[in-house]
Amino acid sequence: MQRFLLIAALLTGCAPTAEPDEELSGGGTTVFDDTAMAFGHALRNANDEQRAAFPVGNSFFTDAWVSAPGSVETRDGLGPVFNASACATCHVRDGRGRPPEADEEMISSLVRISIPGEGPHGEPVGVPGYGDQLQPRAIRDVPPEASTRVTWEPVPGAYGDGEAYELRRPRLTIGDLAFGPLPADVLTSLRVAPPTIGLGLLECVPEAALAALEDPDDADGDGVRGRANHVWDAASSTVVRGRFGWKANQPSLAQQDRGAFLGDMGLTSDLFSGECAPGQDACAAEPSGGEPEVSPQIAELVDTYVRLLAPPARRDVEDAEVLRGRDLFASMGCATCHATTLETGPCPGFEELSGHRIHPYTDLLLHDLGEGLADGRPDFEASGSEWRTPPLWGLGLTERVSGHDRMLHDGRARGPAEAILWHGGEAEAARERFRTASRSERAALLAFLASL
Ligand code: HEC
Ligand code: HEC
Ligand SMILES: [Ca+2]
Ligand SMILES: [Ca+2]
Repeated sequence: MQRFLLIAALLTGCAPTAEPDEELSGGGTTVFDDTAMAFGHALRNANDEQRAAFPVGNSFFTDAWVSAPGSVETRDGLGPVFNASACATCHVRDGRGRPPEADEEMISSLVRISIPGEGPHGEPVGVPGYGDQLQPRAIRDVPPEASTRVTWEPVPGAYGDGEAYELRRPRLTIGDLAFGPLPADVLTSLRVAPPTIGLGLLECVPEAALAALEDPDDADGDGVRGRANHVWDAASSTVVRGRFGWKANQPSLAQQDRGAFLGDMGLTSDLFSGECAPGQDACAAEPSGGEPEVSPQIAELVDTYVRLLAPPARRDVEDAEVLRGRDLFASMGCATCHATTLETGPCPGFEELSGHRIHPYTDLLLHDLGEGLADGRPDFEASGSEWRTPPLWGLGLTERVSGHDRMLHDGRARGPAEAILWHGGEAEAARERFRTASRSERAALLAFLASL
């Protein structure tokens, strides 16, 4: 009988089908590669000049920087304290990082720290002696700030049909503190490196399109709010909309990249200086790798590289189970935050990013996801339990590209099902629809996520 209905549906055209552009996650910029290198391509429509700049930017993103003075002057200045010696150490193959297992060192994730309060521009206040991030590595003769480790605590649960699962929560241990104990009220936030695809497109979505998705007071009564973060833009000395980072605490790729050069690698740029927290004398006594260490030209090449990284096409978009999962993604309320379709606006100086209909599955807004995921560390206007909806394009290639399946801001989830089960707060109703769905509906939703 069921088969008969299915055939009848196919004959009468009632079976769900994919939209004509559904597989093109990045519109006309979309690239077609589902291998481990899927995230490493320039926009399909990149021009010749961009294609020439791309590998050069890539080398400054991927190759290790060295301590000053180095034999290659353009690549020295690492540290004195740092988290990693290359962007790609964390953004592995332009994909995501992961937190350490209990017996490992922290490599592709980092720990932000602050004390309660706000700085003059609304930013988190650094910890005296340490600043706003812990650097567990240093060049020779300089003490690293601390060691950062994670242990894992099991969190049991069950699906609506009784099937048991076990989530796990990270417990951070900070040891070997080189400059005295951290204050008792220190706020910490463990964050993994997110994938770096499609960010140029997201930078180019007009402010008005994002503002239209905001619902700060839940006027439509669906339990989901969504609001912008407003953050300090160092280049213009103004407060603007935040778009990047797990709490949307960075306004632009240019500032995000220079922030990473300084905070993660100890490299000064035209925007940021001060690699050593005040009072770290051995750090301050080390030679500089130039003023600034990353020249404006090299910083711009890295910006261009990141802007050009294209989202990969989806796979299996006509598969019946994927189509069913797509419809469940909408009916369970996932798409309220993980917005399916946005359009990029005019993108001055980067026409190739302009005017695309894209499927990033994000609204770039902050949502309160509840106590379970809270880090308790405010970041500009984002509260301790608010996070930016992360884009889901490329999600299904995570394991292939990054060699693991860790998800969420601190990488606690092992795969998408655990990521969904951690959703609370504004996303609690959506999570409950997933948790209480039948086994076959859950499988269909996960098949859809695997096709992204
Ligand atoms: C030690 C690991 C590490 C290194 C090294 C690193 N990053 Fe990141 N990156 C992160 C983390 C963690 C975040 C999220 C930051 C946050 O939420 O505050 C991030 C965020 C980003 C984002 C924003 C992504 C998004 O979806 O919003 C970009 C772009 C980026 N990094 C580029 C770079 C560049 C360029 C470099 C090298 C100059 C670099 N990163 C070096 C860990 C790293
Ligand atoms: C209220 C807004 C909201 C709703 C509704 C929502 N999400 Fe999310 N989602 C988020 C936010 C915010 C995060 C990041 C949370 C974090 O990192 O701690 C996230 C993270 C994720 C991640 C991990 C992504 C990554 O890169 O690590 C997946 C997968 C995901 N959501 C899928 C879903 C699915 C499937 C549904 C529907 C069942 C759903 N979400 C409903 C806001 C939402
Ligand atoms: Ca520090
Ligand atoms: Ca330096």
